[in-house]
Amino acid sequence: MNSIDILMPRPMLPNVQEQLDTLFTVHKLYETDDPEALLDEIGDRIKGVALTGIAVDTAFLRKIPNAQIISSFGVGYDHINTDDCLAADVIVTHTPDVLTDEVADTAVGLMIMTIREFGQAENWLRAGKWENKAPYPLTPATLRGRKLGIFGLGRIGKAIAKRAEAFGLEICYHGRHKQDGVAYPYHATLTGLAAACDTLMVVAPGGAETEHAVNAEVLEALGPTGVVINIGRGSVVDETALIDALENRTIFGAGLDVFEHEPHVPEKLMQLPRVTLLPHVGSASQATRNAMGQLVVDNLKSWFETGKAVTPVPEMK
Ligand code: NAP
Ligand code: 8YV
Repeated sequence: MNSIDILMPRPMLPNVQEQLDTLFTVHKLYETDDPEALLDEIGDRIKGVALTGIAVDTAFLRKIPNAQIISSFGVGYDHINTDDCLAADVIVTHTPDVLTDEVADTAVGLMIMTIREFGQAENWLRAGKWENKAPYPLTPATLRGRKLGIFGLGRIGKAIAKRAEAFGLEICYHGRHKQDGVAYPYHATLTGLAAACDTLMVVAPGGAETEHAVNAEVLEALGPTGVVINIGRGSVVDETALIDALENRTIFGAGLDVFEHEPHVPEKLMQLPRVTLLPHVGSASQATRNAMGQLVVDNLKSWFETGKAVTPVPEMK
């Protein structure tokens, strides 16, 4: 396979780089000062892409007209236009399952941090206020008695639900379909879900269909004790509507791991008191990221050895 040319537009983890360097001829776009010139020169030779951090559409695919596979790092692939890839006969793979538990752990951690203000309480201690002023104020919110509404009861959503059950939370969900064999109450609309719960866990994919699905109407329905946790994609929540709802106390608080324009986080969100912010670390342990990287390698290897990918995105199946 050494004669097969692979494009790596952005740096990837050492376990990915090392294995791909051994198996293929890898062209590292980020190492050149003039990526366009390199693409003009080698674009025709590229058979596969090890992808992270850039969007894929027809304009990009035209630069690599003989590409067969985009092996993407991450389970979410809203930055990849799958229609364009299908039209160009390019298969797309992603990295599901291996990150599910890590992301669910992060989601539950973020939910508890937000509701019990643990980040703010730690800052209080570090600022010497516990010793010199007073104990941290009692939190107006508690996890006790909360009802969790999950928007996107897929792999990660179900893993979050399992954890939330252990914490004694009531659970309900919304997605495009009511799922067979799932006992949690289903709500056919997102506004209906928001009205039925007080803690809205967003774990649906990004993309045009879900863009700004969590809007002013949904936040209004969630109500004044409501907390939004977003572990899915920034684009799913209308950030301006969220800031308005927090400022006007339409909802109580928010815990966000993902943002509309990453890595930019609006200053207003940073200033608001009942908001916990994480820098998109849902899957970000060394072990989980390595497992995701291994799937990027395994998909490329399997495709060029057998003509079959290990984890193609659903649109390709
Ligand atoms: P999944 O198994 O495909 O689950 C997605 C769920 O969302 C499904 O239950 C689906 O149910 C629902 N959904 C609602 N609207 C949808 C739409 N328009 N298109 C597709 N599904 C829709 O995915 P997963 O593995 O749980 O991952 C979910 C998302 O989490 C990823 O797409 C990614 O954006 C995000 N994520 C974030 C991090 C992080 O670090 N923060 C890490 C990993 C993943 P229906 O089919 O019934 O609608
Ligand atoms: C990654 C994610 O941080 O898998 C996803 O969809 O959002 C995260 O696990 C990201 O994809 C890596 O670029």
